[in-house]
This record gives sequence, structure tokens and C-alpha cells, in this order.
Amino acid sequence: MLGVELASLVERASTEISAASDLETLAEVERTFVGKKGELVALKKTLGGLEPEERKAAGQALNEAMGQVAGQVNERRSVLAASAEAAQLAGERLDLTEVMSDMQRGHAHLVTQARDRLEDVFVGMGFTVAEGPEVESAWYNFEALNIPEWHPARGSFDTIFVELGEPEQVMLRSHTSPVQIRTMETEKPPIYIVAPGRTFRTDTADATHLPAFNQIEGLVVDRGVGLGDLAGTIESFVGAFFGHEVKTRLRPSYFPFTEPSAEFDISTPDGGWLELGGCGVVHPNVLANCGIDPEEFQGFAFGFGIDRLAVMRYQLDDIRELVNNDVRFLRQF
Ligand code: FA5
Repeated sequence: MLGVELASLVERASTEISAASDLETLAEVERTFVGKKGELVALKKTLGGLEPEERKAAGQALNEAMGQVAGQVNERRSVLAASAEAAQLAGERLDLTEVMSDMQRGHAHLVTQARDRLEDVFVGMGFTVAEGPEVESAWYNFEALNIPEWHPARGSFDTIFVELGEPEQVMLRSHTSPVQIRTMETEKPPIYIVAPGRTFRTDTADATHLPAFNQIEGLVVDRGVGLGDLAGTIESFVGAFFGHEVKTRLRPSYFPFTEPSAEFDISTPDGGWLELGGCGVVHPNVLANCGIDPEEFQGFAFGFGIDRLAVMRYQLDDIRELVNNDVRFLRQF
């Protein structure tokens, strides 16, 4: 009789244990069956009326049943505890990507974009990128470039001097051409470099001038290169940067470090021309100043304004827009 009752009780207990979906329900089931006032304990109390032999066997069976139910409860408890912990962790997780997606991403300034693109175009043409310091000595900024102290061209660079050492011997570089000298001093031809960087002059800011602006210098030194290669290089670069509908032209000009020298312009959509920079065949004195034999090697060089190029490419009315730092303006590009 007791055996049948026990078996059905254990079965009921096991069904309820598996059905318990959280720890609280499970504790309730535990109390119902194996708690102090639970059904199995109640059954134990009925043993008193049995014969000693029967009581012993029934007691054993009851204990086994209690052990079985308690074991099942423990097993279920560890499963439920693990999933409760997982649920808690999931609830406390901080989704940082959600916070990030609410923020606005910035982008490079349009002069930086123009500079990066210029570098890409020239690297694609086989040039490497060189650089030099923004504070220069008179030797690199002028003398080695064939502009001695007495030379009138020195005045045309509107140089900002730094009060250091001898007067007018240390300056903020007024062009990127000193990088030509630094490169030729340390590298042997063939040389194919471009050198973008900041340059400074006492120019007053207006629609086409800034006192601190950016130039990119180009220098090629090799055997048998000349004016034709220079014109071809400028044309390829302008085509790659602006598109092939933009035309270039060279106008005779004068720079002490190139001979012959030219200024080069690009065509504007309104049918005009915009001066972009200077260029020419490297003067033999400049090669000789850097220990390169002008009989063996020739070269060409060019230097133009990156800010002016950005003005042209993005069709701006005024170069000062580039330094006003108005985010409403900058965000458009
Ligand atoms: C030079 O600086 C020469 N070093 C260029 C050169 C290099 C010639 C190699 C021959 C061989 P220039 O002073 O013309 O040349 O300046 C070159 C370009 O820099 C100008 O055409 C213009 O695009 C830009 N530029 C000059 N001054 C300013 C300024 N104040 N603001 C913005 N851009 C400027």
C-alpha cells in the first residue's frame, strides 16, 4: 500500500520539479514534498502503527524516496540558478555601440583632404613623400636655392624671421623649396619626391592670401630630364586631380633656383586662368650646392599652393573660409 503511494508521490514531485520555471517555485515544490511539513514527512508519521519489520522496510523506502526527490530538486536548482545569472548579466550589459551611434562622426579638414589626395596622385605617379622643418635657416630657405643675401628676390618672399642667433638667419620657411636642398643633401639621384607642408609669409589675409598656408613641392633629379617632362608631369597631375577637362598653361617667369622658370595656371570654369604655382628646370648652381654634378644630372621642380587648390576644387569664394573654423561650412565637405 505504502509502496504504491510512495511511487505516485515521487512521480508527482518529479513532474513538478521539472515544471518549476524559477527558483522560488522550486523552493515551494521542495517544501511541499520534503519540507518539515511536507508530504513525505507526513507519510513518515504514519509508520508508527506498523509492525517492526514492516516499519523498517517502509522507513528505508521513504528515506530513499526523500533522497531521490531532494536530488532532483538540487539538480533543477543548479540549472535554474545558471540561467538566472545569465539573464542578470544580459540585463546589466552596457551596449557602448548604442551610445556611439548617437554621436556625429567628424572628418578631415578640406585642406587635409586635398593634401592627402595630392599625395595619392603623386605616389601613383611614382613619387615618394619627403618633409622638412617649418623653422629654417637662411641657407636652406635662400642661399642654397641660389638666393644670396644681396639678391632682390629675397625681399619678394615676405619672410617672417625668428629672433634667434644672427639677425635674419632663422625664419619660418617662406616656401617648401628648402626640402629640395635637404633631400638632395641626403639622397643620391634618381630623386622623385613631393614635399607638402606649412609655409609662412607676412602676407595680409585677403580673398586669395593667408599668412600661414600650405604648399607642395615637387623635385625630380635624374639623367636627361627637362622642361618637356615638367610640363607632362604637371598636366598628368592636374588631370588626375581635377579631371581632364581642366587645362594647364605655363607662363615664363623668374625664380633664382630654376632656369628657365615658369608660372603655371589652370583653367577655371568661367573661362579664366588661376595661378597655381611656380616651376622650372633646377638651376645648375642648386645641384652643385648639394654636391650633385650638373653635367651628369638634370632636374625639374615645382611648388604650388594647396589652399588655393582646395579653393579651386571646392569652388570657394574666399580662401579665408579655410581658417574661419565655422563647422557649418566645414561639414559640407
Ligand atoms: C614659390 O614659393 C616657389 N618656391 C615655387 C617654386 C618651386 C618655383 C619650385 C620653382 C620651382 P610663389 O611665391 O609664387 O613661389 O608661391 C607658389 C604658390 O604658393 C603660389 O602660386 C600660390 O599658389 C601659393 N601662395 C603663395 N603665397 C600665398 C599666400 N599668402 N596664401 C596662399 N597661397 C599662397
